[in-house]
Amino acid sequence: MTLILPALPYATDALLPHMSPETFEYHHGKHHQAYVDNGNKLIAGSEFEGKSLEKTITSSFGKNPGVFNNAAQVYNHTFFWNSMKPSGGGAMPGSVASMINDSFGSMDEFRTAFVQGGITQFGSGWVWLVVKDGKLEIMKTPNAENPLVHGATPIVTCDVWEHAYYIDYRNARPKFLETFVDNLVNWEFAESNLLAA
Ligand code: MN3
Repeated sequence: MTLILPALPYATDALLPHMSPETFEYHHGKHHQAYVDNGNKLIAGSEFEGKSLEKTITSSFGKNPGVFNNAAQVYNHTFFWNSMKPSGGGAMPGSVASMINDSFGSMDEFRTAFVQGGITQFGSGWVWLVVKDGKLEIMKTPNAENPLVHGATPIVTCDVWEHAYYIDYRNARPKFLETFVDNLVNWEFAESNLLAA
């Protein structure tokens, strides 16, 4: 398949004051775009040319690092943009709330686990809320890795590469993760992924 850079699901100033237009200019306009461009160069004429993005990710993992890293980062960033919305966080659909309570005990315990997962991902990577074996759990992944290669279904994600937060938060990764849960996360997106899982 040909990788594409999707338009953001909101304007670049829609997440102010939590995420700035400058962050989107670099993170979506340059980083995400580079994964698209580099991935397309590597996929052209290869065995991956006719495959879906998901199939390209799972079949290149551990075999073709160039294709895997770029294809997975295209998927991960698109998933990340959709994991946020203006005036996010806060109240969640009942189906999500009950599954969070069943799996973590309470919303507070989920928040602590998600933030800790992001903080303790040493170096670059991602923290995810996933469904695995019918239960919600926190998964952290290094670099471009994602839940698709670990038998899990992603529900929401936060990018913890430094380029995701350095303009707006400098080195304060914990503050960025707390803001993601409190003010940015799109629980309706989470619900649609849960229903499809
Ligand atoms: Mn990123």
